[in-house]
Amino acid sequence: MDLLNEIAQGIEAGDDERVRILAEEGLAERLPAGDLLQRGLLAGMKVVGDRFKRRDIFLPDVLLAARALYAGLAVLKPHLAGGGAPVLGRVVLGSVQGDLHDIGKNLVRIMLEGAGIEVVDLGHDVPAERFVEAAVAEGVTLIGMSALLTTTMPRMREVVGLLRTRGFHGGIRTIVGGAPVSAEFAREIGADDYAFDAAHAVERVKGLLGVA
Ligand code: B1M
Repeated sequence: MDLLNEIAQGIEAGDDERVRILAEEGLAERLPAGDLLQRGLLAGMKVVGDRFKRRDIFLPDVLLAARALYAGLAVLKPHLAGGGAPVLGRVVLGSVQGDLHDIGKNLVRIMLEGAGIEVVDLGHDVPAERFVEAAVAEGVTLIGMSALLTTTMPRMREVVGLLRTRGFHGGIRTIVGGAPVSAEFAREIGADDYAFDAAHAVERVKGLLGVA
């Protein structure tokens, strides 16, 4: 079995130590960090997601897989997307209120930081008010929101609405993402942009900040 498959299987088995070692091996063998991420870690997580959906596995298994994913990410982080780039801009980022999913959001953060964007990370379960307050307090002109649940997607609309009622519309812009989110949904709620994945998020954020 090749190393990428082994990493994916390590994720599926929730074996963080094994994934950490395999990720280090991959880098030592000069495999690109992006491949180790996409075809190793995320491929494994995709299988876990599908099995979870079929109720083949349960929440504790998913949490173990997530822990293994983080072990691999910690190894890859310095090698993803040109680490050490000069700071080009800043963004406030978080998973919306009611949403505890933060793996995708953290991946977006890692990729942004690697590309020279400073991230004010508010974590998960972030109320609309907190997004706006943080952007104002930090003097940041872009808010990035992540949602993984169809039930938490409407929280994004709240943030966009709050920016409007507080008179920040246009001054502070928004970008949204997460598995159930689409470009159409972004348009519908009045968000300024949408990104499908972390790599795409880097491109769009740079564009919104005018540093592309
Ligand atoms: Co939950 N979960 N989960 N879960 N979970 C999903 C999302 C689900 C699709 C599983 C399923 O049923 N098939 C389903 C949602 C269904 C729906 O809403 N229609 C679901 C459910 C139902 C739940 C609970 C309600 C389960 C329960 O309690 N009965 C519960 C809710 C908790 C809550 O949030 N209130 C729950 C809990 C959990 C765990 C805590 C166990 C764990 C989260 C751990 C953590 O994040 N710290 C978890 C996980 C891991 C998943 C799955 C399996 C994997 C999600 C993930 O991390 N993917 C997921 C199934 C799936 O997605 N197939 C599932 C990997 C990650 C890298 O991808 O987050 O999509 P993703 O991020 C991508 C892009 O979307 C994009 O870039 C990222 C990388 O390329 N992106 C952005 C993300 N944010 C972005 C922001 C941007 C731009 C791009 O700009 C700002």
